[in-house]
Amino acid sequence: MPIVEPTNKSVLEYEGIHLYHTDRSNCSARVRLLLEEKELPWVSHHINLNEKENINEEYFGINPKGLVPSLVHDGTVVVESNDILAYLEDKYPEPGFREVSDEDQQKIDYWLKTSGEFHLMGIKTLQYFKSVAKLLEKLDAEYNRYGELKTDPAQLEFYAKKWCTWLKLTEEDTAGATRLMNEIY
Ligand SMILES: N[C@@H](CCC(=O)N[C@@H](CS)C(=O)NCC(=O)O)C(=O)O
Repeated sequence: MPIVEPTNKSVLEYEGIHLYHTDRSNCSARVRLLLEEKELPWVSHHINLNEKENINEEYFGINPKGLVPSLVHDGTVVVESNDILAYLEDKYPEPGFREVSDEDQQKIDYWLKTSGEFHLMGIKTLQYFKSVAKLLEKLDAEYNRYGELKTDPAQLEFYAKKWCTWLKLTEEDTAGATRLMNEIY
């Protein structure tokens, strides 16, 4: 669902490129890199995940999964980092990052698709388990609020494990994530 009809109507007024992102997010970083490579001016809306600035109706009204990044371009909302890259490439083709051989294009497509697919069960599982789980730990009431706003079943399962005090990510989860990462690389 790359292009979203936002329920937060305030963003429809935005002009130019606005990026909702966070510093340590690899999905945000790939969009920031493309913006910089294309030398496009953009307005930063930094979302502090530790402060749970993504978990409120205002932000879910922009990104229905409550995740970063989200792009707003002249009032058009685009979510999912790979779709944002494709959108920017279409809108701002110069300098072009698709002017490569078919073989290279296939590699690019493979890595973009793979990075999207293993993000939740690979990178995110390891990252949350090893470093940020404590920082982002939520009270059950906060988790329930998140659950009300979140809709995607895979994400809900992930958040249930990450945040519910009675579940948590296990060594088994992280072993699975490590296996997945080893298979891919
Ligand atoms: N498939 C999404 C994944 C986005 C995602 O999971 N973003 C993370 C940061 S890397 C996030 O917003 N985490 C906040 C949370 O889980 O509440 C994309 O590529 O944009």
